[in-house]
Amino acid sequence: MSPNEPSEQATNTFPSGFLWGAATSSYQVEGAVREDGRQPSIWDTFTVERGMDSGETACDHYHRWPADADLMAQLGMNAYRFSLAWPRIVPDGTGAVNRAGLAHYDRMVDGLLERGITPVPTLYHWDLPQALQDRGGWTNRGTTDAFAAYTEVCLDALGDRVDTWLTVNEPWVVSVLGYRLGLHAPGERDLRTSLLVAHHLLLAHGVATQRIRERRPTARVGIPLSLFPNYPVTDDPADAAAAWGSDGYTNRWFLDPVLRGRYPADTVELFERLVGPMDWVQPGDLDLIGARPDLIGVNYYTRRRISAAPTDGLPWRVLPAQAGVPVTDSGWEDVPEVFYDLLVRLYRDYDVPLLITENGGVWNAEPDPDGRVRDTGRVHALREHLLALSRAVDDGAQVLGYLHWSLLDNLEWAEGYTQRFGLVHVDRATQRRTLKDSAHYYAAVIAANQVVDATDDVAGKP
Ligand code: IFM
Repeated sequence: MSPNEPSEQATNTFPSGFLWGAATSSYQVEGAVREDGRQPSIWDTFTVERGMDSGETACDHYHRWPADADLMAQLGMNAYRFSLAWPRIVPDGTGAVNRAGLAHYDRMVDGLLERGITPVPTLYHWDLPQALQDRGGWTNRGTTDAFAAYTEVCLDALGDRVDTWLTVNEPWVVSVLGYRLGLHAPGERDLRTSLLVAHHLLLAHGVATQRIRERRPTARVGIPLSLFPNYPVTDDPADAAAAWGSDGYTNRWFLDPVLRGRYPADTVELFERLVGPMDWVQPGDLDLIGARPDLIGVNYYTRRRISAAPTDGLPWRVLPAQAGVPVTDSGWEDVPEVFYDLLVRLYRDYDVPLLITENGGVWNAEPDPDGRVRDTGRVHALREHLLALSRAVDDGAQVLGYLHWSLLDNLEWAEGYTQRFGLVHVDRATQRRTLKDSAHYYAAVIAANQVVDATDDVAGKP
């Protein structure tokens, strides 16, 4: 069936063997930043420099992972996406391997498998060893060699039990927030540098893919990309052109090299006009980057509304949420139909298997006096997004699983602990975990392998 023909009869079901789970990342949940030989990452440095909330304690997942894994098993999850902390495993970025750091993940992988949960590790989710930053970080091409060596260490330690590897999380966010807007570590503000960094992150994905295929030929490898569909705010062709330009910046800049082995020509033309030649791209780079992965990790949250007004040096403006469209507690539009459109587009334009590696939103519900966390907004959004997902599957998209962001309320980077993304509420003072209504609802979906109604009975089990 063509993806453009809507499915006649929605089944609201999912393929057998579908992966159901949740996602986290090391710096956002682990805490224990000085334990067992871990050395600082750029986020330890950045949060101190800026006086921000830090990951020093986070959710104490480093110690509490067995109980957290029990919760996942209780909810029926059969997959868990977490990230390996490079500064625990190779604390100086290159050179000596820290066996104690590696042993932590070794135990965790075993513990997940014992509970029937497939481990889905991400090799890099933003906690670059500070020692590498001191040598230029991602602006230094040598960091990709360090990443290849670190990948080999992870493969040798865990590759006998891990069959799905994710490489570099959201290179767009790292390059834009970290290097153009200065909002994330390491806090730089320069378009040319951010493009250089984006290339090195893609190259890191390429070299890791190569190492995984050499050492573990039967494993699957993918890259989790933050994909923000861009919609013009009016019918004006200028807004449509601006939205396509913005799509080149946010989406095609990563999808095209990884899946087609080339950067999109229109976006290259724009960037070279703005910053000069991309002379950091070396012969052979795009062959490495473009060795098609086995899957694309889809991190989807919301859309971007675009008009043609030039802003901050780029030829478009991103507009705030449209009046009347529901928003999360962080103000992001909650638009599940855009999720459907995105998945169908990926199927149609790139024909690649997908794993939903992140999807969710901020709803800051706290426990009521009866102890129940009524995060009704998340329950509703989860149901609507899963309906959109199942419709996309019915219409031809090959989707391997759904990993909700996030398992736990955790450190939302520069936003600190002000934004709750979890299915599981974490009390900051006591670390007490409480399953939210959304967690109970999700468990009912997983049990049925089908989108079920969000009745109070299903969502609000004690
Ligand atoms: O918390 C982040 C995650 O680390 C990367 N993707 C988006 C999430 C929500 O902003």
